[in-house]
Amino acid sequence: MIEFNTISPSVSSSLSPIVTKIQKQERITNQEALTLYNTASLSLLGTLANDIRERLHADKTYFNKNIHIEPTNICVFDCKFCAYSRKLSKKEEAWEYSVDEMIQILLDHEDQEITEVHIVGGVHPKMGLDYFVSLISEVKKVRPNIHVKAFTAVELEYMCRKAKVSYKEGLQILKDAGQGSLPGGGAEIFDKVVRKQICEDKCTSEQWLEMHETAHSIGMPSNATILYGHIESPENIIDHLSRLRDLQDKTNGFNAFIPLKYRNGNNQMSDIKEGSVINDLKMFAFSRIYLDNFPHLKAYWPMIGKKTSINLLAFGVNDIDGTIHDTTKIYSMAGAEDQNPTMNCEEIVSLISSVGRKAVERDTLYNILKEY
Ligand code: V47
Ligand code: SF4
Repeated sequence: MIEFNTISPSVSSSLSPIVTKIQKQERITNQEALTLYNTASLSLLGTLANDIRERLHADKTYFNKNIHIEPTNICVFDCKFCAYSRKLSKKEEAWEYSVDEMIQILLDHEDQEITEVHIVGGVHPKMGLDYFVSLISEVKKVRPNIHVKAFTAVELEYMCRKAKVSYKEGLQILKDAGQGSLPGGGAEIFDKVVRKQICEDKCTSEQWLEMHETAHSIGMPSNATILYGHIESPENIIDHLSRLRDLQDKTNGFNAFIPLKYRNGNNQMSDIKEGSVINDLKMFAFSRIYLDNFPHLKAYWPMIGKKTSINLLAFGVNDIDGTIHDTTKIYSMAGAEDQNPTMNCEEIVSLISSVGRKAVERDTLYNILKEY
């Protein structure tokens, strides 16, 4: 079944104690992580990551039935990798939905068994906390049982700043309106120097981490991401994962870690070549090994592609996101392979089964809804 990992990987003497620690389920240090990242073969990383995945989840591979709503792509920020945002002053290819229009999107999917709505978009200067509270309240009126996973820390930081409320107050207001959790976007790379080069003007790494810590403190779980495969170094990757591992030790509020592969279409960094599939396998396997306190590792298939997502099931991944009815444009505009990201339940189940894994439908909080 796991073709990639069947070769017995050779282990050098410098790696041997690190491998032993991982196999004994002991935490590796950042220095050990760097040695592992720089010197381990892909087959060794894959074998170690797959062992962890199978210890935690056996053959289970989770997906959910979700819908994405992107309220707007107008954004006050200027991330150099973003192919999707438009300025308020330059409205070609821009959209800004009213609450009614977004509710209509949900009503159009009334007959579908969707358990989650994922709401993220650009940071529109005129869409504030009140606007999003009314959106969430209306969503809950038409679909009371749906889980609302909404707003990156970037959107939330701007929302709270504009409304002059603390993160805790802002998040509590959204929670009271019906928001259940936060997605993991906006993390990019926490290192200050790289962050300045790729997304200088949006929330800082410290603000991103504080927003998630605050959400966890009031009972809102979240996900975390990394944007990899551009100008970051192995040290930057380990620094990023280290800050997440530390926060998870403190709060235990993260559900899934989602490495996001940099796509180079139509942005200000288009001269940077996209990484190889080998690099994708390495990034996911390494994340599974390093983040010993994260329960789930997710491959977001609309971005990384269906084929790679399935190959990643042998490299630590145990979740491939959802059926995604509709309209997410963030990756198609950046040149992702799948320009029309939708897969129905049968397709997801047969994709997972094709590599011998067991498809399991979950809700946002990883409660099992159906095993296939
Ligand atoms: O923060 C933007 C990324 C993120 C590009 O929590 C790009 O379940 C690659 O975070 N190449 C938003 N990536 C999406 C996101 C997400 C997606 C799916 C599930 C969840 C979850 C979260 O998209 C941004 C940014 O890192 N992004 N442009 C690009 N050119
Ligand atoms: Fe705005 Fe998000 Fe694009 Fe950055 S990645 S420009 S915050 S929409």
